[in-house]
Amino acid sequence: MRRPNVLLTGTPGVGKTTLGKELASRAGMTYINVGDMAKEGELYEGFDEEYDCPILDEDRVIDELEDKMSEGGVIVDYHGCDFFPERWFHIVFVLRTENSFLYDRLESRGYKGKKLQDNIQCEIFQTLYEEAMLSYREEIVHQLPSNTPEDLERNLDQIMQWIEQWMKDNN
Ligand code: DAT
Repeated sequence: MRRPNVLLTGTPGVGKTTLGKELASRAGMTYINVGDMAKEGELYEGFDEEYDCPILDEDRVIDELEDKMSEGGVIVDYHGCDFFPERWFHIVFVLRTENSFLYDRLESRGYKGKKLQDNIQCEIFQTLYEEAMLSYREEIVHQLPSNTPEDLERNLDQIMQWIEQWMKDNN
C-alpha cells in the first residue's frame, strides 16, 4: 500500500509536533522531528553564535532520511523546508499562529530577548510560508490556522481526509 509523505512546517511554537504526533498515531504513519533527529545524531556543522544554536548539517539529514522517505508514509516536522528534495513530499502544511498566542507559547518554552523577538518576527513576515511557496509547487502548499484546540482537531480531520483520498487515488 503506497502512502504519502507529509511535511509540517512553520515557525517554532506553531504546533507542528503536537499535530504531527497525533496525526502519525491516527494515520499509522511515521513521525520524524528533524530537530530531535539532528540532536540525537549530532547532525551539525558548526555553531551559530548570534542565534545561540547549532547549525544543521542539511546534507547528512537528507542522507539519513532518504531510504525512509522513498518508502512513503512519513510525517516530517521542521521549522525550515528549503533544503529537502522537492520530490519527497506529496503535500506541505504551513501552520500559522497569531502573535499573542505564539508569544505566550514561546515565553513558556523559556524563549526571551532576541530569540523570542526573532521568532515572532519570523511569523509576522510569514517567512516559512514564503519559503514553502518557493520550494514546492504552489498547489501542494497549504496554510493551516493553529491557534486553539479546535483548530488542532479541524486540522487533524482535514489532513486525515486528504491522506485517505490520496491512498484511494494512488493504490
Ligand atoms: P512546534 O512543534 O511547532 O514547535 P509544539 O507542537 O511544540 O510546536 O506546540 C507548542 C505549544 O503550543 C505546546 O505547548 C502545545 C501548544 N499547542 C500546539 N498546538 C496548539 C493549538 N492548536 N491550540 C493550542 N495550543 C497548541
